[in-house]
Amino acid sequence: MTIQTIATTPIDDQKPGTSGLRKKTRVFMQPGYLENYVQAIFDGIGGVTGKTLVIGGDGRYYNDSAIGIILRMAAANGVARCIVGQRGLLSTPAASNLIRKRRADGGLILSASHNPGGVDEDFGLKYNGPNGGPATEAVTAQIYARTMDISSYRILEADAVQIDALGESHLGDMAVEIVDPVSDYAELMEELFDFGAIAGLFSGGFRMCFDAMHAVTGPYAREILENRLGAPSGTVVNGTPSPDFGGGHPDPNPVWAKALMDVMYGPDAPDFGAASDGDGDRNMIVGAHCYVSPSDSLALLTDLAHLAPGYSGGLAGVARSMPTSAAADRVAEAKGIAHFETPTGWKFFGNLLDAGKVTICGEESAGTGSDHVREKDGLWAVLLWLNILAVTGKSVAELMAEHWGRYGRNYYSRHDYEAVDSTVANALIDNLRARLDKLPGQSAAGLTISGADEFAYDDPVDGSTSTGQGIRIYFEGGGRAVFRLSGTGTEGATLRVYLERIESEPDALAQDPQAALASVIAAADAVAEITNRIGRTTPDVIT
Ligand code: VG1
Ligand code: CO
Repeated sequence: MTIQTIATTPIDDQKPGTSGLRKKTRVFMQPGYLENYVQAIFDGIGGVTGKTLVIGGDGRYYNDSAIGIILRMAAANGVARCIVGQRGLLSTPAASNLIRKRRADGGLILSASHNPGGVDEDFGLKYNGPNGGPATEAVTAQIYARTMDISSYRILEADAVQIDALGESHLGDMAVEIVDPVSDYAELMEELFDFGAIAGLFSGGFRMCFDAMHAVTGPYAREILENRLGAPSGTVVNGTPSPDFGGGHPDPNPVWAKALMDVMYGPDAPDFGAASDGDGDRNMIVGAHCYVSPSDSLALLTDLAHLAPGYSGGLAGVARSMPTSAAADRVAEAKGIAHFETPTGWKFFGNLLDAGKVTICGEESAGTGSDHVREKDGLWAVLLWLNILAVTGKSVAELMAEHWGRYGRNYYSRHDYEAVDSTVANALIDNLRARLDKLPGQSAAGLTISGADEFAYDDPVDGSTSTGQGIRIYFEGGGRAVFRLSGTGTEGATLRVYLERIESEPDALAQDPQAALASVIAAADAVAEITNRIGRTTPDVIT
């Protein structure tokens, strides 16, 4: 077997500051394209000689071919051992767990998360570091720098190594270890949660519907919910990973998981519903006739996590991304624990978790997780909810009503405008930024603006600063609108508008969020000139 060194040239495709690369699958399939980025990662992290890497993906189209290329490149670059999920599958949280458990030097996760899959859809690749979490901003910057001055990549000329059967083989001098993608993760869940109590729920007739959305969590959910916890077979639906996720978007929100929402709001609704995304790191929680917004879910879990054995000692603190509602902050304040506000993206939680400053983290985009791994973890959130339901004996709707009664309610919604012309989207943000100083005191659709700024984050652990993390507009009366552009889309720009209003009047706690937010929605449109600039009157996705 010979090692080939193949000339290549810089490709300016990775957005600086974002973890990993997401592109159309056909872009990744161009000769040498994936190879170019993999070599940039290997070089950007300071070489991989003698290292151990964990490799797996969400099973989307091109997953196994890409793993074949990555393995031949890892061997050519001197990697000592690759630990690969059987058939190329590993959910993002399971990969994070394996990196930590096996003390690997890092991992490569093949996923474009919630983006659709297929030859004409999206593919992605991200690097996670030795703590099991997304590459830090500093490492991401090194990888980006390498994409701009790369001149060659190394690959072993060899037949594809089989990844379908468990066991160990060799590729050149490198060991290739194929592991069960589920068992280590399921073991970790058994350590954190009271499986006996949850099994008791199911044996008592509690009914659940888990929609795996044809993505990677199917095998995990079947093993944990149906095999280990005794939920009836059929509790997990769409549980076989498919290369195009059954033609849908594996994005667990009321829009893309509408089939589950219909079941949960139907006449014979089960007690509990949940869904997760392409790579298994996000979750949607819905009770019978009761959707729980991710921001509220984070607040409730912060309040009641101590009911599960893994968190019985209480929480060190909680962190949320800036656009996430402040509901969790109020729980933290009431409990006297620390709370932190970080930029969007899980990588910012890593330092806080590593330093022991927080135990639980979450984002409005349906990512929730804890210090058990260094990624958000969809099934973890589902199991923590189940543990709380089992211990309290209450329904989701009862728990939420009690929560809002105690802490008040942060009405919350995100409006996404997708595939917007990038020039138009950037101009909208630039225009807001240029007016920030003048906005306070002005009126927008009847609301008075009380403050405006652009979020920047000083990491309390490593001292680094991240700027340009979203424009915030505050309104008198407790409303807030946040504007930022997505870093994960693959077509044009996606404008995300995050809307929030706090309510503590008991009579007003059970409104529809869109109605409760109407004044903030109108003010956000007026201040940012969304309709005028984008030429659309309604968002593409409302969550
Ligand atoms: C989105 C979400 C963000 C999340 C990120 C990655 O980013 O808003 O909260 O961390 O996806 O999640 P953006 O830049 O498009 O808003 V995942 O499940 O795609 O790994
Ligand atoms: Co994801």
